[in-house]
Amino acid sequence: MKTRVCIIGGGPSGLMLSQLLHLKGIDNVVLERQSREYVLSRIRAGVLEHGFADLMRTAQCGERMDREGEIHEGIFIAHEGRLDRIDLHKHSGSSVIVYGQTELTRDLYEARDRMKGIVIHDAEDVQLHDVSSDHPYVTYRVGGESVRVNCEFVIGADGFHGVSRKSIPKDVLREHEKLYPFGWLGVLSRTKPVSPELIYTRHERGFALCSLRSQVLSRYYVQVPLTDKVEDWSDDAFWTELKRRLPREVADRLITGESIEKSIAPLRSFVAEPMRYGNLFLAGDAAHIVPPTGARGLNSAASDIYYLYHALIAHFEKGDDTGLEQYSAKALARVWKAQRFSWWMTNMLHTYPDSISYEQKLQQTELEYLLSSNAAKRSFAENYTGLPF
Ligand code: RFL
Ligand code: PHB
Repeated sequence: MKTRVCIIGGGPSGLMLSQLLHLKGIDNVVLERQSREYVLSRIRAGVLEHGFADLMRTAQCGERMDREGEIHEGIFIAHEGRLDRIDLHKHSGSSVIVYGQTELTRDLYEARDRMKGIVIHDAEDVQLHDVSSDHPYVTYRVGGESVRVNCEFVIGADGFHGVSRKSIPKDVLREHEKLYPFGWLGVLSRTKPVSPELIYTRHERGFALCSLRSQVLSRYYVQVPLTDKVEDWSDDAFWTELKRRLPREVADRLITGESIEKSIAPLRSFVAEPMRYGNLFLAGDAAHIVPPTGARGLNSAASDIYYLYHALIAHFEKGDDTGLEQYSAKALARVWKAQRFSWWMTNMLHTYPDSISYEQKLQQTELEYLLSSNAAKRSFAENYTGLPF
Protein backbone atom coordinates (compact mmCIF):
# COMPACT_ATOMS: atom_id res chain seq x y z
CA MET A 1 0.00 0.00 0.00
CA LYS A 2 1.19 3.55 -0.71
CA THR A 3 0.06 6.75 1.00
CA ARG A 4 1.48 10.17 1.81
CA VAL A 5 0.92 10.15 5.58
CA CYS A 6 0.70 6.99 7.68
CA ILE A 7 -0.95 7.73 11.02
CA ILE A 8 -0.42 5.23 13.87
CA GLY A 9 -3.34 5.29 16.33
CA GLY A 10 -7.06 5.81 15.82
CA GLY A 11 -7.71 7.84 18.97
CA PRO A 12 -8.84 11.48 18.81
CA SER A 13 -5.40 12.78 17.71
CA GLY A 14 -4.94 10.35 14.83
CA LEU A 15 -8.52 10.57 13.58
CA MET A 16 -8.58 14.36 13.76
CA LEU A 17 -5.37 14.71 11.72
CA SER A 18 -6.59 12.13 9.23
CA GLN A 19 -9.85 13.99 8.71
CA LEU A 20 -8.17 17.42 8.37
CA LEU A 21 -5.62 16.15 5.84
CA HIS A 22 -8.30 14.34 3.84
CA LEU A 23 -10.32 17.57 3.57
CA LYS A 24 -7.23 19.14 1.95
CA GLY A 25 -6.91 16.22 -0.45
CA ILE A 26 -3.91 14.66 1.29
CA ASP A 27 -3.98 10.90 1.12
CA ASN A 28 -3.52 9.17 4.48
CA VAL A 29 -4.07 5.88 6.30
CA VAL A 30 -4.83 5.29 10.01
CA LEU A 31 -3.62 2.08 11.69
CA GLU A 32 -5.39 1.25 14.97
CA ARG A 33 -4.44 -1.70 17.17
CA GLN A 34 -7.87 -2.13 18.73
CA SER A 35 -11.37 -2.70 17.36
CA ARG A 36 -13.63 0.33 16.96
CA GLU A 37 -15.95 -0.97 19.71
CA TYR A 38 -13.01 -1.11 22.11
CA VAL A 39 -11.85 2.43 21.32
CA LEU A 40 -15.40 3.70 21.81
CA SER A 41 -15.80 1.90 25.14
CA ARG A 42 -12.94 3.83 26.79
CA ILE A 43 -14.29 6.55 29.06
CA ARG A 44 -11.84 9.44 29.19
CA ALA A 45 -12.01 13.19 28.69
CA GLY A 46 -15.13 15.20 29.41
CA VAL A 47 -14.01 18.82 29.14
CA LEU A 48 -12.91 20.44 25.87
CA GLU A 49 -11.35 23.84 25.47
CA HIS A 50 -12.42 26.13 22.63
CA GLY A 51 -9.22 25.36 20.64
CA PHE A 52 -10.18 21.70 20.44
CA ALA A 53 -13.77 22.58 19.63
CA ASP A 54 -12.59 24.86 16.78
CA LEU A 55 -10.54 22.01 15.33
CA MET A 56 -13.63 19.77 15.40
CA ARG A 57 -15.46 22.43 13.39
CA THR A 58 -12.58 22.84 10.90
CA ALA A 59 -12.67 19.05 10.52
CA GLN A 60 -16.42 19.37 9.73
CA CYS A 61 -17.20 17.24 12.78
CA GLY A 62 -18.50 19.87 15.17
CA GLU A 63 -22.21 19.78 14.43
CA ARG A 64 -23.30 17.31 17.15
CA MET A 65 -20.79 18.77 19.62
CA ASP A 66 -22.31 22.23 19.08
CA ARG A 67 -25.83 20.83 19.43
CA GLU A 68 -25.39 18.47 22.39
CA GLY A 69 -22.27 19.76 24.16
CA GLU A 70 -22.81 22.03 27.15
CA ILE A 71 -20.98 25.34 27.45
CA HIS A 72 -19.63 25.82 30.98
CA GLU A 73 -18.67 29.30 32.08
CA GLY A 74 -17.51 28.37 35.55
CA ILE A 75 -16.31 25.62 37.87
CA PHE A 76 -16.70 25.09 41.61
CA ILE A 77 -13.97 24.34 44.11
CA ALA A 78 -15.11 22.65 47.33
CA HIS A 79 -12.96 22.83 50.44
CA GLU A 80 -13.48 23.04 54.21
CA GLY A 81 -17.14 22.11 53.65
CA ARG A 82 -17.79 25.16 51.39
CA LEU A 83 -18.25 25.74 47.69
CA ASP A 84 -16.51 28.59 45.83
CA ARG A 85 -17.12 29.33 42.17
CA ILE A 86 -14.52 30.52 39.67
CA ASP A 87 -16.21 32.41 36.87
CA LEU A 88 -14.12 31.35 33.87
CA HIS A 89 -15.91 33.64 31.48
CA LYS A 90 -15.62 36.72 33.66
CA HIS A 91 -11.91 36.20 34.24
CA SER A 92 -10.80 35.03 30.78
CA GLY A 93 -13.65 35.91 28.42
CA SER A 94 -13.73 32.22 27.51
CA SER A 95 -15.47 28.99 28.47
CA VAL A 96 -15.18 25.19 28.03
CA ILE A 97 -17.46 22.61 26.41
CA VAL A 98 -18.58 19.48 28.23
CA TYR A 99 -18.70 16.80 25.51
CA GLY A 100 -17.29 13.32 26.06
CA GLN A 101 -14.24 11.94 24.29
CA THR A 102 -16.33 8.88 23.39
CA GLU A 103 -18.81 11.05 21.51
CA LEU A 104 -16.25 13.13 19.68
CA THR A 105 -14.33 10.00 18.68
CA ARG A 106 -17.59 8.54 17.35
CA ASP A 107 -18.15 11.76 15.34
CA LEU A 108 -14.64 11.55 13.90
CA TYR A 109 -15.09 7.87 12.92
CA GLU A 110 -18.40 8.68 11.24
CA ALA A 111 -16.79 11.50 9.27
CA ARG A 112 -13.94 9.20 8.20
CA ASP A 113 -16.49 6.60 7.05
CA ARG A 114 -18.56 9.17 5.15
CA MET A 115 -15.49 10.35 3.25
CA LYS A 116 -14.30 6.78 2.71
CA GLY A 117 -11.16 7.42 4.74
CA ILE A 118 -8.97 4.38 5.37
CA VAL A 119 -8.92 3.33 9.04
CA ILE A 120 -7.52 -0.17 9.59
CA HIS A 121 -8.64 -1.70 12.89
CA ASP A 122 -7.07 -4.67 14.69
CA ALA A 123 -3.69 -3.81 13.12
CA GLU A 124 -1.25 -6.09 14.98
CA ASP A 125 2.49 -5.78 15.39
CA VAL A 126 2.74 -2.30 13.85
CA GLN A 127 6.42 -1.50 13.18
CA LEU A 128 8.04 1.67 11.90
CA HIS A 129 10.99 1.42 9.50
CA ASP A 130 13.56 3.88 8.10
CA VAL A 131 11.81 6.90 9.63
CA SER A 132 15.00 8.95 9.46
CA SER A 133 15.15 8.45 5.68
CA ASP A 134 13.02 10.01 2.89
CA HIS A 135 11.34 6.65 2.32
CA PRO A 136 9.89 5.52 5.64
CA TYR A 137 7.49 2.59 5.74
CA VAL A 138 5.27 0.88 8.26
CA THR A 139 4.45 -2.82 8.50
CA TYR A 140 1.58 -4.52 10.32
CA ARG A 141 -0.45 -7.71 10.32
CA VAL A 142 -4.18 -8.03 10.02
CA GLY A 143 -6.11 -11.30 9.87
CA GLY A 144 -2.82 -13.23 9.55
CA GLU A 145 -1.75 -11.20 6.49
CA SER A 146 1.37 -8.96 6.52
CA VAL A 147 1.02 -5.51 4.98
CA ARG A 148 3.59 -2.84 4.11
CA VAL A 149 2.64 0.86 3.87
CA ASN A 150 5.11 3.09 1.98
CA CYS A 151 4.72 6.75 2.90
CA GLU A 152 6.38 10.16 3.15
CA PHE A 153 5.58 10.86 6.79
CA VAL A 154 4.73 8.73 9.82
CA ILE A 155 2.63 10.28 12.58
CA GLY A 156 2.88 8.62 15.99
CA ALA A 157 -0.54 9.28 17.53
CA ASP A 158 -0.67 5.93 19.32
CA GLY A 159 -0.99 7.10 22.91
CA PHE A 160 1.32 6.61 25.86
CA HIS A 161 1.71 2.82 25.40
CA GLY A 162 2.17 3.00 21.63
CA VAL A 163 5.06 1.83 19.50
CA SER A 164 6.02 5.11 17.77
CA ARG A 165 7.86 6.85 20.60
CA LYS A 166 9.79 3.63 21.23
CA SER A 167 11.03 3.72 17.63
CA ILE A 168 13.10 6.83 18.36
CA PRO A 169 16.66 5.86 19.34
CA LYS A 170 17.37 6.08 23.07
CA ASP A 171 20.29 8.46 22.56
CA VAL A 172 17.97 10.95 20.79
CA LEU A 173 14.91 10.84 23.04
CA ARG A 174 14.79 12.52 26.44
CA GLU A 175 11.97 11.52 28.74
CA HIS A 176 10.79 13.56 31.73
CA GLU A 177 8.42 11.79 34.06
CA LYS A 178 6.71 12.29 37.39
CA LEU A 179 4.55 9.62 38.97
CA TYR A 180 2.04 10.52 41.66
CA PRO A 181 1.43 8.23 44.64
CA PHE A 182 -2.31 7.91 43.87
CA GLY A 183 -4.86 7.25 41.15
CA TRP A 184 -8.43 8.27 40.29
CA LEU A 185 -11.26 5.81 40.69
CA GLY A 186 -13.93 6.91 38.19
CA VAL A 187 -17.60 5.95 38.00
CA LEU A 188 -20.03 6.66 35.19
CA SER A 189 -23.70 6.44 36.17
CA ARG A 190 -27.01 7.10 34.48
CA THR A 191 -28.06 9.64 37.09
CA LYS A 192 -28.77 13.36 37.10
CA PRO A 193 -25.50 15.22 37.84
CA VAL A 194 -25.27 16.69 41.34
CA SER A 195 -24.22 20.07 39.96
CA PRO A 196 -24.68 21.84 36.62
CA GLU A 197 -20.97 22.80 36.76
CA LEU A 198 -17.96 20.67 37.72
CA ILE A 199 -16.97 20.51 41.40
CA TYR A 200 -13.25 19.97 42.17
CA THR A 201 -12.91 19.01 45.84
CA ARG A 202 -10.01 19.24 48.25
CA HIS A 203 -10.58 17.10 51.34
CA GLU A 204 -8.33 15.52 53.96
CA ARG A 205 -9.56 12.06 52.87
CA GLY A 206 -8.46 12.85 49.31
CA PHE A 207 -9.47 14.69 46.14
CA ALA A 208 -12.90 14.19 44.53
CA LEU A 209 -14.45 15.46 41.29
CA CYS A 210 -18.08 15.72 40.24
CA SER A 211 -18.32 15.88 36.47
CA LEU A 212 -20.89 14.99 33.86
CA ARG A 213 -21.47 13.98 30.28
CA SER A 214 -25.07 15.23 29.97
CA GLN A 215 -28.04 16.06 32.17
CA VAL A 216 -28.70 12.32 32.59
CA LEU A 217 -25.16 10.98 32.71
CA SER A 218 -22.78 11.71 35.59
CA ARG A 219 -19.05 11.11 35.94
CA TYR A 220 -17.51 11.12 39.42
CA TYR A 221 -13.97 10.47 40.64
CA VAL A 222 -12.27 9.92 44.00
CA GLN A 223 -8.52 9.85 44.71
CA VAL A 224 -7.42 6.33 45.75
CA PRO A 225 -4.08 4.76 46.73
CA LEU A 226 -2.23 3.12 43.82
CA THR A 227 -2.58 -0.24 45.54
CA ASP A 228 -6.40 -0.22 45.30
CA LYS A 229 -8.09 -2.46 42.74
CA VAL A 230 -11.44 -1.72 41.06
CA GLU A 231 -12.77 -5.01 42.49
CA ASP A 232 -12.16 -3.57 46.00
CA TRP A 233 -14.74 -0.88 45.34
CA SER A 234 -18.44 -1.78 45.36
CA ASP A 235 -20.81 0.90 44.08
CA ASP A 236 -21.97 1.49 47.67
CA ALA A 237 -18.42 1.97 48.91
CA PHE A 238 -17.76 4.46 46.11
CA TRP A 239 -20.86 6.58 46.82
CA THR A 240 -20.20 6.56 50.56
CA GLU A 241 -16.62 7.75 50.06
CA LEU A 242 -17.61 10.41 47.54
CA LYS A 243 -20.27 11.80 49.89
CA ARG A 244 -17.81 11.96 52.78
CA ARG A 245 -15.53 14.21 50.74
CA LEU A 246 -18.22 16.59 49.43
CA PRO A 247 -19.68 19.55 51.34
CA ARG A 248 -22.83 18.49 53.24
CA GLU A 249 -25.26 20.44 51.02
CA VAL A 250 -23.82 18.76 47.91
CA ALA A 251 -23.67 15.25 49.43
CA ASP A 252 -27.31 15.56 50.53
CA ARG A 253 -28.53 16.12 46.96
CA LEU A 254 -26.25 13.55 45.28
CA ILE A 255 -28.33 11.01 43.37
CA THR A 256 -26.61 7.62 43.35
CA GLY A 257 -27.23 4.67 41.03
CA GLU A 258 -25.66 1.63 39.47
CA SER A 259 -22.26 2.26 37.88
CA ILE A 260 -22.13 1.61 34.14
CA GLU A 261 -18.33 1.96 34.05
CA LYS A 262 -15.80 1.89 36.85
CA SER A 263 -12.03 2.11 36.43
CA ILE A 264 -8.84 3.30 38.12
CA ALA A 265 -6.37 5.54 36.27
CA PRO A 266 -2.91 6.15 37.74
CA LEU A 267 -1.76 9.79 37.63
CA ARG A 268 1.34 10.61 35.66
CA SER A 269 3.13 13.63 34.18
CA PHE A 270 5.34 12.78 31.19
CA VAL A 271 7.03 14.58 28.30
CA ALA A 272 9.22 13.10 25.57
CA GLU A 273 11.54 15.42 23.65
CA PRO A 274 12.00 16.01 20.75
CA MET A 275 8.62 15.30 19.17
CA ARG A 276 10.21 14.76 15.76
CA TYR A 277 12.74 12.23 14.55
CA GLY A 278 13.41 12.40 10.81
CA ASN A 279 10.04 11.93 9.15
CA LEU A 280 8.34 10.63 12.29
CA PHE A 281 6.26 13.16 14.22
CA LEU A 282 4.73 12.39 17.64
CA ALA A 283 1.39 13.91 18.66
CA GLY A 284 -0.88 13.75 21.71
CA ASP A 285 -0.48 11.17 24.47
CA ALA A 286 2.27 9.43 22.48
CA ALA A 287 4.54 12.34 23.45
CA HIS A 288 3.08 13.72 26.67
CA ILE A 289 0.71 12.84 29.51
CA VAL A 290 -0.77 15.00 32.24
CA PRO A 291 -2.69 14.02 35.36
CA PRO A 292 -6.37 14.66 34.49
CA THR A 293 -6.84 17.32 37.21
CA GLY A 294 -6.63 20.30 34.86
CA ALA A 295 -8.53 18.59 31.98
CA ARG A 296 -5.58 19.33 29.69
CA GLY A 297 -4.70 15.95 28.05
CA LEU A 298 -6.84 16.01 24.96
CA ASN A 299 -6.47 19.74 24.79
CA SER A 300 -2.66 19.44 24.60
CA ALA A 301 -3.14 16.94 21.78
CA ALA A 302 -5.25 19.55 19.96
CA SER A 303 -2.40 22.05 19.64
CA ASP A 304 -0.03 19.33 18.38
CA ILE A 305 -2.53 18.43 15.68
CA TYR A 306 -3.09 22.08 14.80
CA TYR A 307 0.66 22.74 14.34
CA LEU A 308 1.23 19.48 12.50
CA TYR A 309 -1.72 19.98 10.16
CA HIS A 310 -0.57 23.46 9.15
CA ALA A 311 3.04 22.29 8.77
CA LEU A 312 2.05 19.36 6.54
CA ILE A 313 -0.22 21.56 4.41
CA ALA A 314 2.60 24.09 3.91
CA HIS A 315 4.89 21.21 2.92
CA PHE A 316 2.48 19.59 0.46
CA GLU A 317 0.99 22.76 -1.01
CA LYS A 318 3.96 25.12 -1.08
CA GLY A 319 7.04 22.99 -0.48
CA ASP A 320 7.62 25.09 2.66
CA ASP A 321 9.15 23.00 5.48
CA THR A 322 9.48 25.74 8.10
CA GLY A 323 6.48 24.43 10.06
CA LEU A 324 7.83 20.87 10.07
CA GLU A 325 11.22 22.09 11.23
CA GLN A 326 9.69 24.17 14.01
CA TYR A 327 7.04 21.61 15.02
CA SER A 328 8.78 20.02 17.99
CA ALA A 329 9.89 23.27 19.64
CA LYS A 330 6.55 24.97 19.05
CA ALA A 331 4.45 22.06 20.28
CA LEU A 332 6.67 21.52 23.34
CA ALA A 333 6.46 25.17 24.39
CA ARG A 334 2.69 24.83 24.82
CA VAL A 335 2.88 21.27 26.15
CA TRP A 336 5.10 22.40 29.05
CA LYS A 337 2.62 25.12 30.01
CA ALA A 338 -0.17 22.52 30.19
CA GLN A 339 2.19 20.31 32.22
CA ARG A 340 2.84 23.13 34.68
CA PHE A 341 -0.85 23.88 35.14
CA SER A 342 -1.85 20.21 35.56
CA TRP A 343 0.98 19.56 38.05
CA TRP A 344 0.11 22.71 40.02
CA MET A 345 -3.60 21.91 40.18
CA THR A 346 -2.90 18.28 41.14
CA ASN A 347 -0.58 19.37 43.95
CA MET A 348 -3.05 21.91 45.28
CA LEU A 349 -6.03 19.56 45.46
CA HIS A 350 -4.71 16.09 46.34
CA THR A 351 -3.70 14.54 49.65
CA TYR A 352 -0.12 13.26 49.67
CA PRO A 353 0.46 10.26 51.94
CA ASP A 354 3.80 11.52 53.29
CA SER A 355 3.25 15.27 53.31
CA ILE A 356 4.41 17.23 56.34
CA SER A 357 2.23 19.83 58.07
CA TYR A 358 4.24 22.66 56.47
CA GLU A 359 3.36 21.39 52.98
CA GLN A 360 -0.29 20.94 53.93
CA LYS A 361 -0.42 24.55 55.13
CA LEU A 362 1.10 25.74 51.86
CA GLN A 363 -1.45 23.72 49.85
CA GLN A 364 -4.26 25.33 51.81
CA THR A 365 -2.74 28.78 51.35
CA GLU A 366 -2.36 28.21 47.60
CA LEU A 367 -6.07 27.47 47.39
CA GLU A 368 -7.05 30.40 49.60
CA TYR A 369 -4.94 32.73 47.46
CA LEU A 370 -6.56 31.41 44.27
CA LEU A 371 -10.04 31.94 45.66
CA SER A 372 -9.34 35.41 47.03
CA SER A 373 -7.34 37.04 44.23
CA ASN A 374 -8.75 38.19 40.90
CA ALA A 375 -5.26 38.02 39.40
CA ALA A 376 -4.94 34.36 40.45
CA LYS A 377 -8.44 33.55 39.17
CA ARG A 378 -7.61 35.16 35.84
CA SER A 379 -4.47 33.05 35.54
CA PHE A 380 -6.46 29.94 36.45
CA ALA A 381 -9.22 30.75 33.96
CA GLU A 382 -6.86 31.42 31.06
CA ASN A 383 -5.07 28.11 31.64
CA TYR A 384 -8.24 26.07 32.22
CA THR A 385 -10.04 27.41 29.14
CA GLY A 386 -6.87 26.97 27.06
CA LEU A 387 -3.82 29.06 26.25
CA PRO A 388 -3.65 30.26 22.63
CA PHE A 389 -2.17 27.87 20.04
P1 RFL B 1 -5.25 7.84 22.78
O1 RFL B 1 -6.65 8.28 23.05
O2 RFL B 1 -4.57 7.02 23.80
O3 RFL B 1 -5.28 7.07 21.39
C1 RFL B 1 -4.16 6.34 20.93
C2 RFL B 1 -4.67 5.22 20.05
O4 RFL B 1 -3.54 4.48 19.55
C3 RFL B 1 -3.84 3.09 19.63
N1 RFL B 1 -2.57 2.34 19.70
C4 RFL B 1 -2.02 1.73 18.63
N2 RFL B 1 -2.42 1.62 17.36
C5 RFL B 1 -1.63 0.92 16.51
N3 RFL B 1 -0.48 0.28 16.91
C6 RFL B 1 -0.05 0.37 18.17
N4 RFL B 1 1.09 -0.23 18.55
C7 RFL B 1 -0.83 1.11 19.09
N5 RFL B 1 -0.70 1.40 20.42
C8 RFL B 1 -1.76 2.14 20.75
C9 RFL B 1 -4.68 2.96 20.90
O5 RFL B 1 -5.48 1.78 20.88
C10 RFL B 1 -5.53 4.24 20.84
O6 RFL B 1 -6.76 4.04 20.19
O7 RFL B 1 -4.31 9.10 22.48
P2 RFL B 1 -4.66 10.51 21.75
O8 RFL B 1 -5.43 10.27 20.48
O9 RFL B 1 -3.41 11.29 21.72
O10 RFL B 1 -5.71 11.21 22.75
C11 RFL B 1 -5.32 11.61 24.04
C12 RFL B 1 -6.50 11.56 25.00
O11 RFL B 1 -7.06 10.25 24.94
C13 RFL B 1 -6.09 11.91 26.44
O12 RFL B 1 -5.16 12.96 26.47
C14 RFL B 1 -7.30 12.35 27.30
O13 RFL B 1 -8.22 11.31 27.43
C15 RFL B 1 -6.85 12.82 28.68
N6 RFL B 1 -7.99 13.14 29.56
C16 RFL B 1 -8.60 14.37 29.49
N7 RFL B 1 -8.17 15.28 28.59
C17 RFL B 1 -8.83 16.48 28.48
O14 RFL B 1 -8.40 17.31 27.66
N8 RFL B 1 -9.94 16.78 29.23
C18 RFL B 1 -10.43 15.91 30.16
O15 RFL B 1 -11.46 16.18 30.77
C19 RFL B 1 -9.73 14.66 30.34
N9 RFL B 1 -10.17 13.76 31.23
C20 RFL B 1 -8.44 12.20 30.51
C21 RFL B 1 -9.53 12.55 31.35
C22 RFL B 1 -7.82 10.95 30.65
C23 RFL B 1 -8.27 10.05 31.61
N10 RFL B 1 -7.63 8.78 31.68
C24 RFL B 1 -8.31 7.55 31.75
C25 RFL B 1 -6.21 8.69 31.47
C26 RFL B 1 -9.99 11.67 32.31
C27 RFL B 1 -9.34 10.43 32.48
C28 RFL B 1 -9.82 9.53 33.57
C1 PHB C 1 -14.28 14.07 33.18
O1 PHB C 1 -15.45 14.47 33.07
O2 PHB C 1 -13.98 12.89 32.92
C2 PHB C 1 -13.24 15.00 33.65
C3 PHB C 1 -13.55 16.34 33.79
C4 PHB C 1 -12.59 17.23 34.27
C5 PHB C 1 -11.33 16.75 34.58
C6 PHB C 1 -11.02 15.43 34.42
C7 PHB C 1 -11.97 14.53 33.95
O3 PHB C 1 -10.42 17.62 35.07
